[in-house]
Amino acid sequence: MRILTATFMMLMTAFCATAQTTNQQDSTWITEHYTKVEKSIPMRDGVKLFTSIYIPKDSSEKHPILFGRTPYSVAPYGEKFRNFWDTHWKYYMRENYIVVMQDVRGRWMSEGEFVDVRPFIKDKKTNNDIDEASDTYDAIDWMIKNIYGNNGNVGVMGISYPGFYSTMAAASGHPALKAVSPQAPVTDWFMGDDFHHNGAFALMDGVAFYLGGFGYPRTTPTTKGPVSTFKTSSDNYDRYLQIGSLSNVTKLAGDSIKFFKDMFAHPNYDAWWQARNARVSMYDVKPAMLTVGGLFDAEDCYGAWNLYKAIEKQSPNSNNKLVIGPWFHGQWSRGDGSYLGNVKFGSRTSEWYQNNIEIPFFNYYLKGKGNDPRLAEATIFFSGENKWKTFDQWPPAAAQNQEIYLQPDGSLAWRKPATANSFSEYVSDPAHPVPYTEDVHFSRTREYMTDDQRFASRRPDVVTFETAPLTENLTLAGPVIADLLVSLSSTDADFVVKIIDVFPDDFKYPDYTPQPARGVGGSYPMGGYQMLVRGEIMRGKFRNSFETPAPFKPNKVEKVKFTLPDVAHTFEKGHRLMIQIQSTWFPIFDRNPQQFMNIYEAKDSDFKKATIRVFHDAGNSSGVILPVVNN
Ligand code: PG9
Repeated sequence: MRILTATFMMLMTAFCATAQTTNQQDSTWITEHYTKVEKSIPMRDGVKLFTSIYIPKDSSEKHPILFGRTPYSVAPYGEKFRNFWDTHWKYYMRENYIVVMQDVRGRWMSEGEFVDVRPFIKDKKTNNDIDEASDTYDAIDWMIKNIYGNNGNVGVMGISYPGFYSTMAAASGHPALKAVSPQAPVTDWFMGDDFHHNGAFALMDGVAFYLGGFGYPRTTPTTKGPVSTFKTSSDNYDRYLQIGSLSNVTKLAGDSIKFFKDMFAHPNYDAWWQARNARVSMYDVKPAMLTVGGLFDAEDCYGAWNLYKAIEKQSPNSNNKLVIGPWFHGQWSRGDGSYLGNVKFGSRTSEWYQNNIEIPFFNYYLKGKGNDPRLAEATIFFSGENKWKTFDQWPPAAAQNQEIYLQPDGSLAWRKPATANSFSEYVSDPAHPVPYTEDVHFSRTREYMTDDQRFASRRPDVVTFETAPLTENLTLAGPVIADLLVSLSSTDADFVVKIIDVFPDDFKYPDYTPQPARGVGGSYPMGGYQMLVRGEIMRGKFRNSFETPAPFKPNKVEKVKFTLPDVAHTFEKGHRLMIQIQSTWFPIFDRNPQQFMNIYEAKDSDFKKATIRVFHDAGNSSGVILPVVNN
């Protein structure tokens, strides 16, 4: 093993050295071939937005503009170049695109007041009716008229929060805006992105993000970010358990975090939240759209799938394409995309996407060069079989919803159970919530989205059902719907449903090599691996309506039905399909006090144990509705 370690370390050193050389070559080339200009561009209401403009020295032809808007700073300010060479923006600079980055209104060096996920104003009446769409329109208008050597075509691209600004750009209506790629776009922070999933608060991400710095007020344009006093690097499970209820989080934040106060003042999906749903802007979309997301994106998986679907529904005549790969948040823009955690995907999916999808997309619509990439409506990577597939619609027409039912013996079957009065019961204890991952760690991992769930199967407050080894492949393509019949001993609870691929006991990756450390599919025991394919939480009180929560009647059987983000996965022959159900998923989500109340006002003393029953009998047949595609 010592020899192996030495060889491995030598290989890693060589790999890192090569990567560094490539980066150095790219950064040298970019800085030699580009000029950087900084401008404060006036918006229609007079507010000026700080904008960094990178112009190619090549004057052999006019060049398109690729534009990004961010709340995370366009730094570095001054003559130093942004590190484009670390991401896929470098490919556009190699093709002499004009690259423009802008601090959005109220952030960093831009003037004005920042508003989180600023609501879109559909009927703007005066120059003071501004939103992120109008700011984009005004910025594009200024660029086309003032940046030397542009060819009059503009594209916008952005990941995550910059993805939200890309969506708003698409709603700007500027005629020069020809192509937009919202990637892992922040779309709806109450329904499924970042801060809430089905009304449950994403505790760890929400607190770490806003108290980690983003939420502090900025009084005047500055190049200096806020100094956070919130300590995130600790055993996260224990740290957030110690913090306790959300009312304690508010005390931690004090009055400094405006968005926390706003969020906590709107515990239900009211008009305030509905105005912050980016999808409301997606009518009569004109630019070519390329929405990109990751199957295993822990932040905005919801946003990618559901922005694409909203454009399809609301702008039926738009040129709207979807690409979903086996990626964590933003992995398509860096790294090779060949694995996540212990799970391998068999090819360098990020590079394939960049070379075959994104770069041809922008080149065609902005440079008027190259062949029409003739992208499929949907280009989707199926984990499990590890294959890219294309579709002329998503979800595919071939996907048929089939309900698989929980059985009294812990199995799953495509028929309802015949038994009378059968249920599984567990005690959900907020003082000992189900962890979202087995590891002790400092900050939320990315790998939990495909992690082994055997640690959860062993807990008494997680109920598990699984099929026998499959006799043929089972391919799922589209949203999954949890369809539970439950009763509680209390008046509220959350429900987490996890779809899991159980690998055969003798499973090994073909190129299995024992690795000195816990490597990709290396030293980790992959035999019997319980791969999380999709997990989602539902805050029970919203089961009938997200606008109007309702208490459960203790011990009365009630339906809890909710949609999990789309999946694209093949359970291969010999694997098993497993479903796990639990009522806490900590600390990625806050604990439910398990009493019907405004959870943001809950005190530590309000958190109570609850006995949960999940019914699986002839009269009350819980199941999961799966989008099955016959292979
Ligand atoms: N999705 C990320 C995020 C946005 C806003 C708040 C918290 C997280 C992001 O990467 O932008």
